[in-house]
Amino acid sequence: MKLENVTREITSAEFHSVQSILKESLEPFGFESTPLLVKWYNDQVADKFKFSAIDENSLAFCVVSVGWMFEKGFLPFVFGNECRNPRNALDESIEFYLNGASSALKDFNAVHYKDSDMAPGTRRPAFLAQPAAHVSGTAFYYHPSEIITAATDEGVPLPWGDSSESKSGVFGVSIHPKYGGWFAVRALIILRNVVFPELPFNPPVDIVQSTHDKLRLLHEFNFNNWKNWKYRDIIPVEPEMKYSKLQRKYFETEPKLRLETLQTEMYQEFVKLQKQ
Ligand code: B12
Repeated sequence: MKLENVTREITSAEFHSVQSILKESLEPFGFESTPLLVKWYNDQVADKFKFSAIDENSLAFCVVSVGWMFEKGFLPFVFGNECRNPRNALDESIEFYLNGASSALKDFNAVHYKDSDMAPGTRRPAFLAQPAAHVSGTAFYYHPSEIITAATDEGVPLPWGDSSESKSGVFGVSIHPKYGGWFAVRALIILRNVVFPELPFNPPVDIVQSTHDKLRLLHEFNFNNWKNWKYRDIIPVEPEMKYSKLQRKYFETEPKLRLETLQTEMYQEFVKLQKQ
């Protein structure tokens, strides 16, 4: 029997050492990781998105990027000669840092899936980022179905009207209690064959409390041009936690032109940060 097929329960001490490894390999570059059990995720998603072939008590981590990932992780990656395809720079940089984390955890048989990865042979996301963030306690997932039901029960009108056509185009959004909407879910790391059933469940903080504000959030995210960044400020967020002007400019630019048009400005920022 191959070693990687043997499921093993880790001790609390090993769990803490896994957490420290992730902290060291991801945090300096602007990523944060939070633990979850695969069964918590599986319980929330449709069958086609479940990880069914592994033990349900397998330990996993939801990885998010925060505002300063752009300056601490992305710019050093781009200007450190690591980038092969400038049009795919962000994805490549995330893969680069995740590879670092997964190889630091090779003794635990770690595998990672990025938010942009597809399940092999399908056009489906390899994992659903928002439910993963929700069950790990990272960020509350405001799903339209519950909010629309609550609004109907409370007699609160939908800001986007109530035609069935507009209902089906309303997507849910996750909000972090500290970063608001100023973060992105980047990956799910699974330690295959490593189980940790005693992991305590840490529920996400329902920080956007009233039905009125939840509807406002869905409205900003879905119908009010997400590029105006307003949905991200649904709760007050410290200015230094938000994306910098340069990062916003980067995301507002068409993906294939981002590096071409912003390279000089990005390089100047990179050099400035190196000197600090
Ligand atoms: C496909 C996709 C899109 C598509 C379609 C949108 C969609 N949501 O389907 C398009 C291209 C339109 C899109 C656009 C954008 N997207 Co997009 N997108 C995705 C992607 C890759 C998959 C989403 C998906 O298919 N979800 C399936 C949904 C529709 O199913 P569901 O309703 O959630 O229901 C399932 C479960 O959630 C569960 N469920 C049902 N109810 C509930 C309730 C709870 C509480 C829970 C836990 C589970 C649960 O049951 C269902 C069946 O399995 C994710 C990344 C990822 N890998 O997940 C990013 C993602 C959702 N997008 C994101 C963003 C930011 C955007 C954009 C703003 C652009 C951008 N990248 O900056 C725009 C804005 C959206 C808009 N206004 O149109 C972010 C959202 C971040 C956040 N804070 O929530 C994500 C998570 C990517 C990321 N890196 O963080 N996106």
